[in-house]
Amino acid sequence: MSLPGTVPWPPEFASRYRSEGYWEDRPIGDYIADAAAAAPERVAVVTPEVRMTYDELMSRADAAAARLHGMGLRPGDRILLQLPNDWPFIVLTLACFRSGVIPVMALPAHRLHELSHLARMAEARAIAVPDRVRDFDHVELARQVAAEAVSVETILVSGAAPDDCVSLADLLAPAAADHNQLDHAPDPDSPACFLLSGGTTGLPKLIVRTHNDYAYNVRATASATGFSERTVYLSTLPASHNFALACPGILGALFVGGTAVMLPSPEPARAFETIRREGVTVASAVPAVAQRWLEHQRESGAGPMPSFEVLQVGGSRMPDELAARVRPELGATLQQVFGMAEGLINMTRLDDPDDVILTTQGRPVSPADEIRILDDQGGELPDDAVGSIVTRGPYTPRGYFQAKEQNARAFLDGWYASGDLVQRRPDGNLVVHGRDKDTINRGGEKISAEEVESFAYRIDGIRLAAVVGTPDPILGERICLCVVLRTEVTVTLDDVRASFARAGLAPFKHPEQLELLDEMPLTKVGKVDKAALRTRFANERLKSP
Ligand code: J2J
Repeated sequence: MSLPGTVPWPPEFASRYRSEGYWEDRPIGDYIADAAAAAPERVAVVTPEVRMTYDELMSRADAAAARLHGMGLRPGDRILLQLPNDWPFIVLTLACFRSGVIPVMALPAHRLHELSHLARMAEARAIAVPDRVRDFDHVELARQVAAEAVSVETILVSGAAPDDCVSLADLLAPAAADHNQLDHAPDPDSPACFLLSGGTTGLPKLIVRTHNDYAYNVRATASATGFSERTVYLSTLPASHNFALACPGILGALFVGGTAVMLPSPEPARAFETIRREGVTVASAVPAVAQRWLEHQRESGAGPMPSFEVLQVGGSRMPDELAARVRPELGATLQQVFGMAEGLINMTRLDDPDDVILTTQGRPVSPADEIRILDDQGGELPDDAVGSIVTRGPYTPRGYFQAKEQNARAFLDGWYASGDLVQRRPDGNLVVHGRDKDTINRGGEKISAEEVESFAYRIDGIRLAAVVGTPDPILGERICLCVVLRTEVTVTLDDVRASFARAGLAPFKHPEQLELLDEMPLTKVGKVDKAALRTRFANERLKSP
């Protein structure tokens, strides 16, 4: 069975991945059910308020899977999931995996613009949100999404659920005595979840991950990170990110019978207190968070965290100076991760020499991952040359969901072109040198320049707009909006940010730097010269806020 709009692997690849044991033809939920059967009383999930055993996790997830079915949600139907790092995220995701309903992994920071786009694109039948996060009313947001996306029939709410919504507390409750078990399991070749692409085009695309490929993604990364039943993994990045979810992340911990600990934010004091209290062995972070943690450790002088063995860092390039501080200051082995929600994951290995761990972004986790480094003409480059990376393999899908046009650009004869400029050393390790895609990597969060530009053009008075990333000491890059104004108008950064907020764009995409130009620099072929803009504004001080 294949869902319309998805691109399967060609049969010869599929049968090879099967016969070589990468695809085990088991739904993702089965791996976790096995871990639960082996040690039902072991703690599977820890949040600030909850400790949940494997037994309880499976009981809740299976009961929820049956209730989803009872609500009319069938295998292949989609739920847009916007839940913070807390146990309902895990239980609902697992319930979806058990029932074949597909969770679409939105971010807590997404707003009306992103969510309604995702709901429409995925034709989601339901949306799951928290009631409030700080002052923000997610139920109201979900109602607006439902009004804009006709497919959305049901709003599931974690926390206080109003009458027009379904309570997740009820949906995810443990099985009652008369509980019905689902009598079907999802097809392992069917989609397990949709992840979001960082996207170079105006709007994010949906990445279809099947049970077979995603389960292998989890197993391969869990093996490269040395996960075992004594692993206690801490997730402070949003759990809907591929890194925190499955590389090896929360699913990795649950596949091997370990414990997944979740915090809603990477705030260092709380993260460190949690690492000590729960005996966390592995945590993952983007470089900006790793830097905050290192600063905190220096400033607080809080002393060692004996359980802490591995800090995984990825999402954007970690500066070598920062990498060198991890072991001496945090006492943990650094694992660099160069990954993508589209598939390919590279990792340094825990026993690699320092030279590899501190200065490279590692190598593929699977022997079946294929990589080529190409020049501008598409010719293959030798080792050590820097070029564009393309890849294919058993957990790198062959196309986005319902996206023929983008697929033609991003997938070259089945090879995914990530837009990263990479050097492969003779020892096989990769070094990321930059990218040739028009995105901004803001603290690991990918932002399409085109999308931000399209919102700038909605502002009265802006005649031309170009968005570039400029260096930021913490985030790596920040969003710099360069504009040419119509004569006799002024526009301030505050005006821009207020306009973006009104338009319902997620706050992390709002420009942080505004540059007013008399004219837009152009390249010889008449395109905006973004390289010139980047250089020119790289050293501008952060204006406001
Ligand atoms: C430089 N750039 C990097 C790195 C990702 C693990 C880790 C990260 C992601 C992720 C992920 C980088 N150095 N170490 O899904 O499972 C940039 C590249 C890449 C893009 C993918 C995972 N690690 N990047 O970041 O889908 O540009 O996945 O193509 O969000 O992040 O972004 P995303």
